[in-house]
Amino acid sequence: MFPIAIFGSKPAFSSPLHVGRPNIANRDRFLEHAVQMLDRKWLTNNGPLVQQFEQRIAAFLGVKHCICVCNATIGLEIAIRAAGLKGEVIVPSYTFVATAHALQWQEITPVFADIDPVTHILDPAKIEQHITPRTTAILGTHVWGRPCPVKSLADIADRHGLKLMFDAAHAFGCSQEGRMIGGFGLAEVFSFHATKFLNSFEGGAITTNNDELAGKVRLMTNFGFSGYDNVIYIGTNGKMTEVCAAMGLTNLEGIEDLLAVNRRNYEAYRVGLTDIPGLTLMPYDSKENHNCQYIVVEVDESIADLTRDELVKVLHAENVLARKYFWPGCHRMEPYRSLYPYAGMFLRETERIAARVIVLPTGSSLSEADIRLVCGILRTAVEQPARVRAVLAMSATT
Ligand code: T4K
Repeated sequence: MFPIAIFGSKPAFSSPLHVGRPNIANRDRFLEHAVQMLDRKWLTNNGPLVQQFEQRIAAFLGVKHCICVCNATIGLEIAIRAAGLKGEVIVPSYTFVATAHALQWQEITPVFADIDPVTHILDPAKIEQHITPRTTAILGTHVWGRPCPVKSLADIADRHGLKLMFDAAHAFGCSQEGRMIGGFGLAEVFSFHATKFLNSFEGGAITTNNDELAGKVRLMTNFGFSGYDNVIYIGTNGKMTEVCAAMGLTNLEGIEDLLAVNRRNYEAYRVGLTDIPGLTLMPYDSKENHNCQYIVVEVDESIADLTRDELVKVLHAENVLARKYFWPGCHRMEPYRSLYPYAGMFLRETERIAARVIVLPTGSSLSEADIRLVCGILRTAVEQPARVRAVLAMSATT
């Protein structure tokens, strides 16, 4: 924690504002589900709550199959293995490190391709230069819940005989051209981690319209068991527990309320950040469904006269625990940094965007007044860059 407040003797917020504070739609409903679960004494292994959660997700997304898992990282690993990916897979570096790890964990080489600086998403124009005879797939991430350019990626995948899958960890409740994310590519993987729009404590889901893949994924999630005592496939333990499904169901039942809060917060940020020089709030397409779970601000240092890192220090000093997702990019994290020391040469936009982005708190634990104050802190900082630098320099020496 940064030691002193910038604009007063005490931080603007007496307790920290977090990015990713969990959304809990309805405590009583969760407890109801949990009590029934305890009475049933069925706690995991494809219980009734997991089955119900899977059916509701599939219906909500308009996709044939949904298999819930214990988290999205394991979900990605299972989906990647079930789809038979090997060799090299093209991925963005501008994503959470789990996307790359899910490949490397299985000794598949993640080959990092650059992003479109406007959308922060894998740029189709930057993919083909990375395709080699060892490439088997493209794994895109719907960063911030903004959909990948699915048609362009599918076109490239088809032309080169590659598979196409998506890390949809951020994208529950988001759509592209009116179609919900969940049914694109061979499979998509959602995260229901505590910090996500729809949370099940920990959890995730693999969704697909492919019957064969769905069958394999289901087997792999449960050690490869097909009925009692009959293992027909290599598998792992990727199962979602009943208590996680109880939380997931509760939040799915209350999804409209969660959406309304996130939209309200986004609008409050949009108003509050208007005309702060050098700060741009990432827009969401109003014609599509969007969960607005990430409040993403880009800092143009040449206009704001403060760096992204200086602004993050200011926010932390005021107890606003803004994050620098996804800095410094997967390619600058181990083992990728050592394995591919020159990857950055092909990732100019990734490096530029990773150095500019601030993610601000949102969700049901923030009020509109909190948001006005967060925006006020940023505005005041940008109005007084010299003072901010002086205070930061002073606090660095104390
Ligand atoms: N693909 C992508 C694109 C992803 O973004 C992620 C996860 C994955 C795959 C893998 O999904 P999972 O396997 O996790 O299902 C957090 C989350 O742990 C991670 O799930 C998420 N992406 C990532 C973007 O953010 P950290 O390392 O930043 O977490 P942490 O502990 O710093 O928490 C974030 C903030 O949330 C903190 O300020 C504290 C607050 N928080 C957190 C938890 C867990 C709470 O207030 N309450 C809580 O219960 O990774």
